[in-house]
Amino acid sequence: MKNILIFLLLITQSPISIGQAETAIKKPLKNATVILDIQNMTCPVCKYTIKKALEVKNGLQQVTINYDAKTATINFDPTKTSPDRIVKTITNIGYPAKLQAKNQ
Ligand SMILES: [Cu+2]
Repeated sequence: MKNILIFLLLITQSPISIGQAETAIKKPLKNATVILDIQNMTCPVCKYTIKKALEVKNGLQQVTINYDAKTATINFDPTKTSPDRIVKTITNIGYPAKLQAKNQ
C-alpha cells in the first residue's frame, strides 16, 4: 500500500513540472513601444478612427491616443508589425504620422 501511494504521488506530480517547463518555453518576446506625432486630428472622434485602423490592419490592441497632445503611444509585438507599418497605416487613412525623435 505504501508503494502504491508513492507511485501515485510521482505520477500526479510529473505533469505539473512538464507544464511549468512548457510555460517557460512559450513565454512571448518582450513588446516594444513607440510614440508618434499625428497631424489632422480635428475632433476627439478621430482617435477612435485611428485606433480602429490599427486594430484591423496591424492587430494592435494597446493603443493610447492623446487628442490634446496629438500623440499616440503604441505597444506592439515586433514579430508581427513594425513602427514603419504603424506609421503607414495611420498616414494612409488621412492622419500624417511620424515617429517622435526620441524613439530613433
Ligand atoms: Cu475627428
